[in-house]
Amino acid sequence: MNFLRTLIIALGLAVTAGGEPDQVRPNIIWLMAEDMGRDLECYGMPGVQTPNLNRMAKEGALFTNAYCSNPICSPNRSAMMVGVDQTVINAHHHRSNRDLPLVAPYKPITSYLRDAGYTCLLGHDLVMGKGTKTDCNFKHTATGAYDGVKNFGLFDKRADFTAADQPFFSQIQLQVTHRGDWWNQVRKDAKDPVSLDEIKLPPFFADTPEIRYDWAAYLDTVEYMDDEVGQLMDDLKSKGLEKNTVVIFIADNGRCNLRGKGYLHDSGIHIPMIVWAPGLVKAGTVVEELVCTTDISATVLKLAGSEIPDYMSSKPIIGVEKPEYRRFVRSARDIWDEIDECSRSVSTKKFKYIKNYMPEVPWATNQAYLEINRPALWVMRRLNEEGKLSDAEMTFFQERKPEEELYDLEKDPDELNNLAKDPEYAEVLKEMRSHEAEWLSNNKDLGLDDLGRRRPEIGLSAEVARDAVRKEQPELWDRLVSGELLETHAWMNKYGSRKMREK
Ligand SMILES: [Ca+2]
Repeated sequence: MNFLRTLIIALGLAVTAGGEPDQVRPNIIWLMAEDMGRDLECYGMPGVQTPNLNRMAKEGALFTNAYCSNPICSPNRSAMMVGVDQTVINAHHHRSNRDLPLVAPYKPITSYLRDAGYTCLLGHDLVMGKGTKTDCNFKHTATGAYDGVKNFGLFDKRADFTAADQPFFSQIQLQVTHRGDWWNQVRKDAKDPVSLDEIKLPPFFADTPEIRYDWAAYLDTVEYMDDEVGQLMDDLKSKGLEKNTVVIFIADNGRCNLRGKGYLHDSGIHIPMIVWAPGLVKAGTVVEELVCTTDISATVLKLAGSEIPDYMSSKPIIGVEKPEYRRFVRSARDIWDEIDECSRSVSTKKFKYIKNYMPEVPWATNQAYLEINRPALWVMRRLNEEGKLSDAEMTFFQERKPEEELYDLEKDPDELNNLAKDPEYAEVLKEMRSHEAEWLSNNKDLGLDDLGRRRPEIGLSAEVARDAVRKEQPELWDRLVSGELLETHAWMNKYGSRKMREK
């Protein structure tokens, strides 16, 4: 490396292939909204208004085919923090392995960013809860040094981004869309709450007043979150940082409702993604190519001028001339609280293939967290008993899952018509299975290695939770069963295990 190049790097300047400095290395802000699908106005969701994210998309790039590698917080967050699928790094079970350091050579991306001279910041005072969640399934602390042996800090500090910290990498969690006791209040405080008449429920939901209310309340939190994004963008501008900062917005996993978070159907893994990067991304770009959340990790390293380690198969998608988009995205679902589960999926732009290794565990399995946090479950369970659900609505309540699922995402975006046994789709099925085989031949899947031997370690059973609420709080029980959106945090505290309380 010649002296000029060394100097340029030392000064924090990016270098093009020709050796000339092109621009100062950008600051990077990664906004991560909790538990939401592509339920934004700029994706065409009726009834919701998201002017700030609409503007970000208009001035930047809207990705229409972004997928998670797991439909639950911690496994997908672990994958993103390392840039490698959670099944490869032994982070595939939700809230597991918190005492085990990452095995070499894997390291958090922030370790590379810090080596490259970036200040790594966590959270921001302007957002609900300060936005400091980390939730990775390997030994870590939120802040502090990192060597992977004695020190496990992911970020330098919990702090808002400032000019003094440049170049910085700032990760900010947007918590409001996660189910929590604030949902009813957010709706009550909204100046212009989402209209119950303007929303459109997916066809696998029964259309009842309770489910409509819950859906509208969810969209109210989406609007609240959009307002937080607007405040963060204003803060960026007021600090004079907007010209050299890339802002990436995604959700950490899909929508917190039936067939969403926890499921490999699109409402669980197909997420919103918007990249705002003046000078790097042309305004109004729409990217229909397939990307995975781990591709953002590689993109962040690339933007920072940091090395992308060989073990990372994810590819940068911004700041490169010809992005190598994916032919398919592979996702996996493993243990979530007390529920053992193992399923794998492959998504292409046209098809979805799911292999259910535990078909005996139904989609509507008894899970305490879902019992307490899914009003639609109670309403639809009752309607199912009364024989009042349509075929589409009944899909979720099948006694077993099929061993394989195949959906035509263009013709059937709600994934209601399983084509796995349709002879006309035999070739498609073969091709989708071959993608899974290809992924497995190139990657480890520790979740298939421990299949049949693993045991869930956290969470109480749904029966225990139900019995406790019924016996001790009969008046609340009636409201829960009726499908009312309730404040449930105290119940989780009272009836849950320690680890349940951390939810
Ligand atoms: Ca989440």
